[in-house]
Parts: sequence; structure tokens; C-alpha cells
Amino acid sequence: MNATDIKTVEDYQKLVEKLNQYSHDYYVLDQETVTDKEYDVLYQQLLKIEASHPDWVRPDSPSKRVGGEVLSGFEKVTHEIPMLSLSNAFNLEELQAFDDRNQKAVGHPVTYVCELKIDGLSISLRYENGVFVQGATRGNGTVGEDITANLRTVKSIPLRLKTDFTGEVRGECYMPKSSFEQLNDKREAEGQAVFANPRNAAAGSLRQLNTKVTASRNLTVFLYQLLREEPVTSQEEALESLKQLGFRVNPDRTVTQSMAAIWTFIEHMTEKRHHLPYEIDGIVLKVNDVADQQKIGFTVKGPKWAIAYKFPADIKETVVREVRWTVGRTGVVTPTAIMAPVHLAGTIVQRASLHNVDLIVAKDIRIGDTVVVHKAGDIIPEVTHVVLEKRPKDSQPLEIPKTCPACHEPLTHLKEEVALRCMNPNCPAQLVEGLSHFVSRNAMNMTGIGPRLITQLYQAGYVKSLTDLYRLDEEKLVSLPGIKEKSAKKVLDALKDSRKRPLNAVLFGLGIRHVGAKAARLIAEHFGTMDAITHATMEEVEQIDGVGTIIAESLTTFFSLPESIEMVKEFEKIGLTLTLKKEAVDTSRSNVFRNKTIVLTGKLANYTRPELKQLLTDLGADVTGSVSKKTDIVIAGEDAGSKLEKAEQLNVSIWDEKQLEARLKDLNHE
Ligand code: 3B9
Repeated sequence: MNATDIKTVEDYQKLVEKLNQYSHDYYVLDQETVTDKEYDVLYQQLLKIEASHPDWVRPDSPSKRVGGEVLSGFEKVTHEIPMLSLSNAFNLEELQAFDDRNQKAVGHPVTYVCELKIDGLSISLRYENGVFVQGATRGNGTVGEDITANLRTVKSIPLRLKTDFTGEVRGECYMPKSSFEQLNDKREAEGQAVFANPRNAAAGSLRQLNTKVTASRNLTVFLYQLLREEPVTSQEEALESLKQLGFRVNPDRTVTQSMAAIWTFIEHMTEKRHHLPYEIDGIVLKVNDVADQQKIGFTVKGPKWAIAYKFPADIKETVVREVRWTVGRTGVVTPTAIMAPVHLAGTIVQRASLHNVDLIVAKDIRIGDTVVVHKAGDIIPEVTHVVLEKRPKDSQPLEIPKTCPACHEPLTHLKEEVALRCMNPNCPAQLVEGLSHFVSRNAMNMTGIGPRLITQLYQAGYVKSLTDLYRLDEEKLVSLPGIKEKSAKKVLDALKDSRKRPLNAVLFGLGIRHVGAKAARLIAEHFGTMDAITHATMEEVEQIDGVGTIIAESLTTFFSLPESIEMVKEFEKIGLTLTLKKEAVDTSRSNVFRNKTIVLTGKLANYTRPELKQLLTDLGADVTGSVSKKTDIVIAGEDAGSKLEKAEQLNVSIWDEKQLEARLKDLNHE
């Protein structure tokens, strides 16, 4: 169907339904029934039609999912039926006790449905005549928050059902593990704080006043509770009905009377959970039959007919085979335990950082020791403690190295630091680490150049400094084992492209102690040029919001060295970006103004019009003269006239100067 083929409102409606079907196939059923490209062609048509026929636009149009509404807060929502919580069990005995109580209450064997406990946020969705009308958080179970606008952007939540269902459904909203990792990678690159886990990321995404942010976050849902006029007779039936209605329901479950079968399911999921694309923190057992549920009843807290089995933290014993000392970019020498490989929380673990000397001494970890390992935050392997009963009789405390493992210069153990440090500025390990940092993604982003190639280049004598990288040519590269013409070209391209990297990336790439991605961004934005940064005084640097004394001292010390200045001069000759380009700021920082169409009207107390226009443009906004449907925000000062009226008519967000200033202030505190 061509855009020109769409003449009637019926054609438009068919297009909406077609797009919604594709979207449902993909986001609910996990089936791809159209290519991205085909979908996009149809979607672009839809947007065009909607622009020319605003009166046709349906509330369930996919264009309603992109966000854009900027909320000023969240309204409270009272849950007519409370959202209850689950009591916990941590072992088979507790589950057996749960079953015994249930059997006693009903007088016969009980059938259970076991479901996954998704590690997300409980949500509730209300539908009227098949239309999604309200979405809320759990809150305290009785009163939650209205997050309808945010949930509308979640693609697996149907905006309209195939039937005229009126009622409420509940479940979990979560962020898939892969989306969480991507999001954190991006945030790290932009110098923003990373989320600790997918659950926090999902929570942060749902409670966004700017719904465009929610829309960009790839959240999804699983539903497990159905509340409607005509009651269901079992949990199994509820799950089946939810699916029939078009909701996303988790496929992993088991229905049984047997505690043995339940335990087998739990053991199965304990392994499988590490391979699922989302995080689960337990298994929920629910009495299947609603009549049985009623006999068993509730406590003040929650149903007595349901319980959550919580997974134990994964821990394993293994043997320390060796402790390796490695030198980092800043000369810090770190011990790593090399252990007999063990399966732990989904991966094979055979090394764990021991962080520093003090820690080894405190834990008295020795070669041959049996140790208990776990994953901190379910991700980073850590040695918890030594199993002393299993210590070999002839074991010796670890020897702390006196010289650098890479350059053999004596090491220093500074009084105020726990770290052991190699102070040799020409230590090869430090140089290689520093070079690897410079080429890394958040710095100069040279794809195709990694630690291995850097080590080769260093050993061949081609690269000893950051600027040497730019003196590489094809001849030198292909002389290295394993490097062919094609990969050499790639490396040279990456070097060339790196000249476009913004000032903050260059500054970060220098690897100055304490100057991380975020500090680099703040400093670059404050001073604007590398020249200004090299001349900055401690006091000037410290003034920047978010930059403290330690960073300021480290930065100015670095640029007090003649070789640092020399390097910057060479960077300039090479053609690196040493002034802040507009795009550089914009790509490194998203904000509520970015990509927004804004109209200014009325008299502003604290800004001149051109001044504010420039400020907002710099933040990525499009400041236009007249209010239309495309306008996202109208900023209204005193005596605002017709533009304000128009904005009110079109339901455009209107901010007064106070609101504007609050948002600008928020940016500085991000
Ligand atoms: C009022 C899965 C989770 C879960 C229930 C879950 C969390 C909670 C629950 C939901 N994952 N299932 N199930 N998979 N994270 C079982 C607690 N049920 C209720 O909240 C609930 C609420 C009910 C019955 C159940 O009936 C009442 C009606 C009026 C007043 C009091 C109770």
C-alpha cells in the first residue's frame, strides 16, 4: 500500500492494525513477521497520513508509543484490589511446610503452578472496552503512581486488545540483560553514572518525566495476574486467558502436585536462569485452584496460598593455583588469583582480582588454598574467604613482590595508599596499558586496535608513545605476524577517524589519574579548548561542578610536565580535535531539551530571547517562531499572548520561567 493509496479513514485504520499486528508478533510472540525495513516504510506512511489527517489518529497508533510527553510529576493511583507481596522460602523444607499447611487447609493434595519470579517492577494495567487506559506502579501495594504515559512506550503492552476486555492485568516490567548492558556501555561512554543492575535500570526508565527517555530504553513485560468481573477458576486458566487476550506471558512454568517435581523444576531453573535473556530472582509457587486459594486465605501482607522460593547466592569452592601480579596504566600492581576453573552464576570462573596487597594479607590467601568464590552483584568473581581446614600443611604466606613484574624497578607502597606502585614512567606494562586505554572505545575508539596489537607494536619497537601510533604505516603494520593488508588498512582508517573524536575523548584518552570519562567531559565543556585546559590553574579546575580537588590536582600536575605539553603540540600537528565542537557536546549528552521543538513567548525575567535561544540550541533543541502541532514545549514569560493560547489549544507542554530554570538546573546536577 502506498501513501497515495490511502484515501479513507478505513485504509488508515487497516494500516494501524497491520503495524500493530507486526509489532505484536515481534514484541509479544517473539516472532519476526516483517523486516525492519518494510515496517519502517509502512510506519513512515503512517506518520505522513497522521500529519495530514490529525482527526483520524487512533489512540492505539504506533506513533503514540514514541513518547514526547514531558510530565511534571506522577499522580497517585489507588489500587482497588491491593497488589500484595509474597512471603519467601529459601529451601526445600520451607516449601514442604508451605505444602503441608495448604493440604491441611483444603483437606486434599494441592496442585501448584510454578512461575518465574522476574527481577523487575510490579505494574498494573487497566483496560476499558479493550483500550489501555491506565498503568501504575505497585507503590506500597495500596497506592502507586500513574505511569500510563511511560508504559504506553513499552511495545509489548497492547494499546488495544482484540476483545472489549474491561479489567486489570498485573505483572512485571523489566529490562532484558542485553539492553541493560548496552545502556550501561553507552552511559559509561557518555560519562554518566551506570545502573547497578537491570532492575534499577528498569525502575529509572519507568519513572522518567521525559517519556522519550522511557521509549528509548527497551523495556518489556510479563503478565501473571488477571482481574476481571467474571472470575477465573484457576491460575493456569488466568495465564491462558492473558495469553489469549494478547498479553506477554512467560512460557517457563510447571503445574504439579508433587513437591519432588517442583524441586526438580527449581533445580532446572537454578541452572537455566543464567542463560535466560532476563534476570529472575526466584520461583513463585501458587495454589492453582481459586476455590482452594479462598479456603487458604490471606495474611495482612499477602496470600497464604503463594510463596516465593528465592535462589541462594551462587558460591563454589575452588583451589588457588597461582597469584599473578600485573601492572596497570597508572603503575598500580594488582594481584589476581588464578584458580581451578569452576562454574559460577552462568560462567566458568578461573580468575578473581584480589584488589590489593592489604586484602591478601588480611585474607591470608596462599597458593594451594581452597577458597570460596562468589560473584559480586552476580557479575564480578570474588574470593570470599579461605577454607582454613583444607589448607595444605606446608603452605607459605604469599610473597609480596619488591620489584615491578614488568620492568623490575623497585616498587613503592605509599603510606596513605593500599596500592603497591611502580613509579617508573617508562615501565613497559604501564605504557602498553596507557596505549590500550587511549585506543579504547570511550577514548579514541579505534576499532581494530586492541591490547594484543598494542603489545605487538610495542615489542616491535614501533610504538612507545601515544603519538607514535599516528606514525604507523602499512609497511610497519604488515611486518607484524598475523597482520595482512586488509587489517592494516582498517587500523589506518581507525587512526584517521580518531581525529574526529571530541576533545573530551582525547582528554580522557590521556589516561590522567582520576580523570575519568565524566570528569573529562565536564572539564572539556568548561574550558572548550585543550589549550585552555593545559593552562588552567588548580583553582579554576576545582570550580567546575562535579570536579574535586583530587581531579584538579592530578590534571594540573599532568600538564605541568613539559612532555605533556609536547605531546599536546604533537596532537595538534596530527590533527586531533582539540577544541570543543558543538556536535561533541550534543552526542555526549542527552537532556530534556535535545531534539525538542521549542517556542519562546512573553517577557522573560532572567534571559534575553537571543540568549535563551542560543542556550537551548546548544542543548540540541530546535527553537522556532510559531506554535504548531510539532511544538513540544512553549516557554512562556510575562504577558504571553496568542502563542500561549495556541499552545493551550494544541495541548502543548507549557513551562514558565521557573520550570525552565528548574530543568536547566537539573542538567547541571546530572
Ligand atoms: C489480591 C509472579 C511475582 C507473583 C501475587 C509475583 C508477585 C506477587 C504475586 C499476586 N511474580 N507472581 N504473584 N510470577 N513477582 C500472588 C501476590 N496476587 C495479588 O497481588 C493478589 C491481590 C487478591 C489476590 C491476589 O485478592 C484480594 C482481593 C481483595 C482484597 C484482598 C485480596
